[in-house]
Amino acid sequence: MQEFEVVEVASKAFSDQKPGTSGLRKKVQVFQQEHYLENFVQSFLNVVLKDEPRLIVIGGDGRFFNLDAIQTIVEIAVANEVPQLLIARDGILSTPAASHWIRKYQADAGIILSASHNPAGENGDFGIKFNGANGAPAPEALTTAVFETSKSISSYKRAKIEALDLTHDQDILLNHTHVVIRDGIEDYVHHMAALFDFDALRDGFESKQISILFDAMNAVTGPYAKRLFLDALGADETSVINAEAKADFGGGHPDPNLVHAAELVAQMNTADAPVLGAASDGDGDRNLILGKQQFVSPSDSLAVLLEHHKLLPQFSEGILGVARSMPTSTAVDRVAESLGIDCYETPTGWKFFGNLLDDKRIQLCGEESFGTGSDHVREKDGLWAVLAWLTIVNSLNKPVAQIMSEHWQRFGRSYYCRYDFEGIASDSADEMITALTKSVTSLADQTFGNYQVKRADIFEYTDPVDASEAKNQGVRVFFTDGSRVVYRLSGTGTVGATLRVYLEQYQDASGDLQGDAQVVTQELAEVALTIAKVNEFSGRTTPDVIT
Ligand code: G16
Repeated sequence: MQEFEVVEVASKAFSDQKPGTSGLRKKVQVFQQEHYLENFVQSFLNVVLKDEPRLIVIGGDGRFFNLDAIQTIVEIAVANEVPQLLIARDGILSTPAASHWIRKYQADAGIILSASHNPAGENGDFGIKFNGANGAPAPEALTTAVFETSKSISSYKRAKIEALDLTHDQDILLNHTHVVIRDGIEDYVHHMAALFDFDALRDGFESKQISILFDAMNAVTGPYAKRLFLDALGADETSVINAEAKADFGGGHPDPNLVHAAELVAQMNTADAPVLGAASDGDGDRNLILGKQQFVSPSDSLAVLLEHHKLLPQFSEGILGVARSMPTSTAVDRVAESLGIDCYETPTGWKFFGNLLDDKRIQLCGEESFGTGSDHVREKDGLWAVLAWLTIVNSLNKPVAQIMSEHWQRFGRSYYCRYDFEGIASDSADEMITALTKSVTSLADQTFGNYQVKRADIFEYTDPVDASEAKNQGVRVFFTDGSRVVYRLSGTGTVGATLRVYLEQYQDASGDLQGDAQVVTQELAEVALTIAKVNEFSGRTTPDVIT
C-alpha cells in the first residue's frame, strides 16, 4: 500500500463559485488558479460528508484539464476519507453514463467534469457538477449549500499521493479509500441493450431498412457510439464521424444544432443521405435528430417520441406523464392531452425533472435545448434519444420527413425558433430583464404589428413533490393568436450574459405545415425584440445563433 501524507492547506475563499443551470462553469484558467477547484470540492465534501457517503462516482467528458481535475479531486476525497471512489477509465464518462453508474452501484453522489457543449481546450471552458444519489443533477438546496460553504472556506485537506494511472481497470487502496477504476462505457452499452430491442435494430441495419450518420463532434460520445452502433448493432463503419474524443473537441463547438453540426447537416441534405442523422454534445446528454432533408426540432422530437412511445419496449405498458421545460414548445402538451396523461411544465434545467421521475409522475421529458430523456437515468441522454428514434423509424419503416408530416397533420405544428444574443454586458442584460419584468403588467392588450398581447407573466414553479419553489424563471408573453415569446438569461455561459428569446407560433392542421420555422416566426421575432427593447439595452439587432 502506498505511504503518503495528508496535509491541511490554507486557502482563501472565492466569491464566484455559484453554480448555474448545470454546475459551475468557468474558463479553464479560472479553474487552474491555485485553490480554486480544491476549495469547491472541499466545500462539496463538507456538505455531503455529513451524510457519510460510502461511494462517489467520478468522471468527465475528456476535455482539457479533465485528468488534472480528477487527480485533484481524488487527493481531496482520500484526505477526507471517502470510503470508495469509482472512477472512469481514462476519465471518460458521459453525463448519462455517470447517472447510470450512480444508480447501478447505489453511489451517494457523482462528480462530473464537464462544461457540456461549451468549447474546450487551453482557452476553452471547464465545469464541474454534482449529482445526487438518484443520479440527478444536485437540487438547488445542495448547490446553494455548497456555494454558501465556498464563500467562507479557509482550508482544504489534501493527500499527497502519486498520480493515478487511469489507463486501465484497477483497484487501489489508499488508506481509508478504496479507488476503483473501470471502463465507463460498457455498463452504459449494457443498459441500452436492456432498454431497446437490439436484435430488431441489428436486423434493420442488416436489411438496410435503417441507416445512420452519427456525429460525435470529437467529444465524449465517440467511443460510446462506436461500441453501440458499429459493434453492437452492426452499422456500417462510416456511420460514426468525428468519433475521437479530443481534449479540445477538435477545436469545434460540440453543440448539436443546425449551426454547429454543419458537417452532419450538409451530409443529411444530400440525395444519398442515410435514414437518420444524429449528433450529441460534449458530455453526451444532448441530441440532434435529422432525417433526410428534415430537421426535427427538439420540442417536436419529444412530441413524436410520446406519440409513438408504445413502439419503445421500455414504454410498452404505457406512460403516466411527461414533462417539458417552460420554454420548450407546447407540441408535447397536445399529444399528452390526446392520451389523457399529465404534462408538467418545469423551469429550464434537467434538475427540475428529478423529483417528477423519482415520484413516477413522468417517464419521458425533454427540453428545447436539445435534451431528451426518460426514467432510465436522471440526466438527459443523447444516445438514448438516437436509439429511440432508430427504433421508431425501424418499426414504422417510414422516412423521418413522413413521420413529421403525419405528426403535424394530426396535432398541428408549433413553429419554433430560439434567438441567442451572446456576450452582452451583464449589467445591460440585467437592466433589460428588469425593465421587461416591470412591463409585464402593462403589456396586456397592446398591439405590435399583427400581434396583440393577451397576457404576460414571470414564470414561477412549485415542485409538486417537495413543494420547493423556483422564482424568476423567465418572462412569458402570450398573444391572442396562440403565439408565445419567452425571454430568459442563460445560466450556462462563461462570458458576459446570453439572452435567449424563444419563439413559438402554432399552426393548426388546416394551414401550411411545411413552412420554414425561421421564416414563419420572423415577424414574431421582430415583435419580441421590440417588446424587450433588445437593441436599446444591448446595441444588438441580430442574434449570434438561431436554432
Ligand atoms: C444545461 C441543463 C439543461 C438546460 C440547459 C440550458 O444543459 O442541463 O437542462 O436546458 O443547460 O441552459 P441555459 O439556457 O441556462 O444556457 P447542458 O447540456 O449545458 O448541461
